[in-house]
Amino acid sequence: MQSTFRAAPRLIDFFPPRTEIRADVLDGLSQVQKKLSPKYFYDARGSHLFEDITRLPEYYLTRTEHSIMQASVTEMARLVGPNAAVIEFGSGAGAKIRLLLDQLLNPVASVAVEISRDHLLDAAQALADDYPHLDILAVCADFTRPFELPPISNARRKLVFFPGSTIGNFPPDEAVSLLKVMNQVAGRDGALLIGADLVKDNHLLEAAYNDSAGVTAEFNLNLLAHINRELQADFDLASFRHQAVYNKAAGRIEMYLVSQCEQTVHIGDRRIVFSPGERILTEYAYKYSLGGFADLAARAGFRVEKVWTDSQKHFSVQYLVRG
Ligand code: AVI
Repeated sequence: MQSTFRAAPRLIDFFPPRTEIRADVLDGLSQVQKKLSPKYFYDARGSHLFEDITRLPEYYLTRTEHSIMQASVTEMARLVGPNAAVIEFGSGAGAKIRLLLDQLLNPVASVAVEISRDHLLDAAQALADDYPHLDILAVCADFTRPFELPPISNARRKLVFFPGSTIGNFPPDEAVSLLKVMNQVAGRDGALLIGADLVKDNHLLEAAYNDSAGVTAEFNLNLLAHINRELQADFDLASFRHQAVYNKAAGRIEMYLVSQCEQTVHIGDRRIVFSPGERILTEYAYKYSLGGFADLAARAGFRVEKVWTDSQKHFSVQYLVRG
């Protein structure tokens, strides 16, 4: 008889409050520099477009991080040691967490922390199917705020995993706060394995966020479609244009949506007026030098123990311990 047993993840739900989207959007669009949070990129279509971005020839980040991990995962696993619990912040890195779990010596648990319950459960179930002997936990929480992990039995140490250079999407003070949450979750003997994109030639950076197939432009504009749907707004997507520029002094890519004409957008009973050329800031993507990232990590109580890069030093994967 065939067994119908299917390992299921343990769900720990902190019931993160839903962002008050309307208040948040109206507040952002009332600033002198109009802005919309990058978190609104990721509706179903936006998540799909981001997957497409990761496969673009110009978008070196995902590919390079993956190759660094493939080349050095054995060494990474050796540093972590046996009986670790891996805690992934966000649950989008299926392929990379598998690389790690496959190399670690006797890992005891894999924990995904993610605000979107559906996304979280899908990713955790897929891991439970592939690793039936691991304790798989799905923690529904806003990971930018402190939270308590349940005790994980038999874990010798906790490894927080945060790939993809998503840390770059947080301005430095917010990045430090997030690293502090990771430090607290990792605990006394814990460690953090994190992907950080590096400063490089402006042209390469700008090409990665202005791909020739126009996928990043679609991804950026989709944010307006998402807001139209959520808030019954009437942004005309054809009247905005994607722009991504590297601000060298600030060390970051800045993404904007540029109004192509004088126009008024309605969000319920509110009217938002745009002048021609006026920009909505939608995302920062900070790029770090190795020294700059070590300073950032130090502000959160971490010391960089080991850095792996590709041969061109385009991207880094870093192993941080409490310093
Ligand atoms: C998710 N994050 C690391 C991406 C980045 O490169 O900053 C988001 C992205 N925005 C445009 N392209 C990709």
